[in-house]
Amino acid sequence: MRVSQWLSPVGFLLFSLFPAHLCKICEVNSKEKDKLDPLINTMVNSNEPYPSVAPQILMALKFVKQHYSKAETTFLNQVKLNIMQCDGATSSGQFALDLLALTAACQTCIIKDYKLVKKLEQKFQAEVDNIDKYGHPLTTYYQLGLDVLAICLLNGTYSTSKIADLFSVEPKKYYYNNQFSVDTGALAVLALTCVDRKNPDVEEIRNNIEMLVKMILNEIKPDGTIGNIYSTGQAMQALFVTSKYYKEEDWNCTKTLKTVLNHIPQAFQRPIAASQVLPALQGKTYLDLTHGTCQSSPGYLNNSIPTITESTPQSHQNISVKYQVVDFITKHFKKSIEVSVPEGSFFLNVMEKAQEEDRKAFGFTTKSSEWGPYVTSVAGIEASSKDRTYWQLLNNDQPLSQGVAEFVVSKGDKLEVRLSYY
Ligand code: B12
Ligand SMILES: *[C@@H]1O[C@H](CO)[C@@H](O)[C@H](O)[C@H]1NC(C)=O
Ligand SMILES: *[C@@H]1O[C@H](CO)[C@@H](O)[C@H](O)[C@H]1NC(C)=O
Ligand SMILES: *[C@@H]1O[C@H](CO)[C@@H](O)[C@H](O)[C@H]1NC(C)=O
Repeated sequence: MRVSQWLSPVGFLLFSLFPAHLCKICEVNSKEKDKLDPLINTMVNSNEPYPSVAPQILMALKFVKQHYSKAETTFLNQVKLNIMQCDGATSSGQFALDLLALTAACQTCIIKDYKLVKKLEQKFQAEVDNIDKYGHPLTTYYQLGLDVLAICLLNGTYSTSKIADLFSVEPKKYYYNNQFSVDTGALAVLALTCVDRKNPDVEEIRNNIEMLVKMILNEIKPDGTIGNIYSTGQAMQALFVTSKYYKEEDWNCTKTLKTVLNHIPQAFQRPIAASQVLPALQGKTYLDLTHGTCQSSPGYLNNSIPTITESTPQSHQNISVKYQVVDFITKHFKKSIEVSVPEGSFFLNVMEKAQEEDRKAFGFTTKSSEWGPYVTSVAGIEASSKDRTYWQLLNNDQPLSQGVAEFVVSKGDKLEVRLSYY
């Protein structure tokens, strides 16, 4: 553990008052540093065309000591392309990520010359207008977190009282189907903390941070995971910058770190997953993106690339699982089936098997994304971001923390796809 080198004058004042735990940070020690290599390799060797991956990889690489010039150039070009192709259809969060990546890559001139912060402010305003009109943003509160984080770090204009209102703790903002979204809460904490550091006396901002930190601490599992393994990195970032809001014994950072390291590489084989977890493992947060030097030197990469074992069942012994499709919104459709698949099969394989048996009831479509295939329709029923519906994945009535191409099924599972609101 160490205390962050970065302290604002206010931070310094608080630091003198509470020397025990301001910016409590734990990070991999030098002996364990090579445990991060698989993550770095996954990112650097990624050639995924998805627009939201490139900026997040650039942000994560900012904190890696070695430089990977070739990869960094490739991802930077992708980010520039994102920005050039940016139009009304580009989501605010995507645009915010692109700006954060430019910042990480020391391209602040581009941001100034093209007045990109103004443009982000407009996209953010459109989200806020949508909330005023319809009660929900155009996208999600996760993206609003990215927006405010970027606007704040890049010295854009905003009203602190409006930001405080925007991120006030209400279920509809932070919950999906009664489950607290740790990722969403963590992004809000980072955004609010940035605002708090620049405008130190706004009580409502601090109250929000305090409540969100409590909710995040509430999601710490016995093994140290916060939420699930994919939200843990972002939750760690949130807890690093808010240690004055909780007690030392409320969070064993070392335990969390250890558990995350134990999940490398299996859980983080996708570049997007690797990029989201890496900053925290090095004791860094997105608030550090504007710090540090802006010079690069060539780097080398000596490790082999881990491969994703996607949709390739390993064994030939069959297991039987239940699978059902439920339209939870109209309640007019419910269909179940029991199928037999090879041991080690993925959720997706079960859906395919069911589809073979009854195309009308179990036919489905997916759209590929940085997180793998996203289920878009089942039984001819299309989920729609306009109506804010999605096909939720469950097993034994519990929502899954992985997509259909990653969740491995076990004997006797009761799988379900459920059309729900978000
Ligand atoms: C908001 C959100 C959602 C929203 C998306 C709504 C929307 N149209 O914007 C909803 C509620 C629909 C959703 C659904 C699911 N999600 Co989600 N989601 C998020 C969250 C919090 C933010 C995503 C975002 O806005 N990114 C920023 C924008 C700029 O990037 P983007 O590329 O445009 O984002 C798109 C994708 O992320 C996609 N998406 C969102 N979730 C998922 C999940 C999968 C498996 C896929 C393939 C795509 C996908 O929707 C976004 C908008 O188009 C992330 C958290 C995170 N750490 O990233 C989790 C996250 C990506 N989701 C996750 C999961 C598990 C799911 C579900 C499988 C949950 C479930 N049990 O059903 C389902 C997907 C089911 C399916 N149909 O295939 C996991 C993925 C982990 C993994 N290894 O795959 C994450 C990391 C959260 C977590 N910690 O568990 N999600
Ligand atoms: C934002 O303002 C601060 C304080 O005035 C300054 O130190 C910092 O360099 C600015 N950052 C950017 C990205 O303009
Ligand atoms: C924190 O967790 C580590 C690793 O699991 C354990 O060794 C240590 O004793 C814990 N510390 C406290 C204060 O509980
Ligand atoms: C990687 O390879 C380069 C060039 O072959 C070498 O100079 C460097 O020391 C190696 N790095 C590590 C960490 O082994």
